[in-house]
Amino acid sequence: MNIQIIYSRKHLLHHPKWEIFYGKKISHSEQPGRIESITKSLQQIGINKFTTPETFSLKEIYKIHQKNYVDFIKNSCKKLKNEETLYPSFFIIDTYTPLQKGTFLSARESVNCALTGAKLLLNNENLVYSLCRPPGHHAESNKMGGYCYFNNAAIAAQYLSNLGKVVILDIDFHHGNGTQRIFYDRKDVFYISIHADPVKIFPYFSGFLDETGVGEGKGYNKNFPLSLGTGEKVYKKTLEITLNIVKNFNPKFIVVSAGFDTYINDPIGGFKLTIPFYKAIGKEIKSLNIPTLIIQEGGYNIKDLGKLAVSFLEGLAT
Ligand code: SP5
Ligand code: ZN
Repeated sequence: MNIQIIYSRKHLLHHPKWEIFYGKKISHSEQPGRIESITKSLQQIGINKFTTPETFSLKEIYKIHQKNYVDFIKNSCKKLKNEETLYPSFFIIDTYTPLQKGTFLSARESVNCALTGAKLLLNNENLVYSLCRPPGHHAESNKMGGYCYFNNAAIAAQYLSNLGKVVILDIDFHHGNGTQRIFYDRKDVFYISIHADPVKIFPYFSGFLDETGVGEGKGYNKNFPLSLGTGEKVYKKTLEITLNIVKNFNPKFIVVSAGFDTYINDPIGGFKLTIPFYKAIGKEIKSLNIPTLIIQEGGYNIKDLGKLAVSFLEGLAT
């Protein structure tokens, strides 16, 4: 399989215990085992060589996030003791996204994974998979949320956009409110998302059909909210519509915000996609024949996550 995988062990420094859901502490879905499930399955199909990310300047993060927001995360984490957790009351959109001592380092390394992948595309690589954790697409310029701290896909897309137009195709179950907002007034980075209807599902306030961009960016943001219970037939049709939009836009690069929480057995999702269907999604994206950076977003069925990723890559790379 002709694909580069970017992986760092530093994601292990972030291991949130609880999220607060309707006033109750429940166990946190976004666990280190997610990425370990993927690396294990990759090894089982003979992919043993993972690239360790290089360290990029914080300036790359400041291009997308406000410095006072980045400083807030950095300083809050530094003050925390080993097993302490902070649920911030500002710079945040929900009660699901706690800080721990290792969160800053982990989130920064997640950005490094994304940027290392982007740099490889600039060096003529065609397909790279960055095993980003924590995820990123809910993070706004000055807000964390939805388990996300820094917007990995947005930072990578910004980096790539110096060389040409970029499409961010977001196939996570949830709408990427952060990515949408960051590029809402731009026409050189087109955000397209297929996700669960925000009337029912997080992030609730963003991801509706009529959000199409503003100013220069008008027409360069497209949302495809789908009902809970959506199955493969409707999903495939929707994907084909989005890929036609991509073709017409003719970008130099595609960044895929890849969440596997659209899986039928995902513990927090609500679509009905099966393991082999991810191969079909991969094939469709591959048929565009455009250099592609895959950024890991959500997906919470730890047992099957590796199988989902492998199925997706089989479609993309073979
Ligand atoms: C990156 C990503 O996929 N973030 C998703 C954040 C959505 N969190 C919503 C909170 C869901 C609470 N879990 C309820 C579990 C009930 N068993
Ligand atoms: Zn998600």
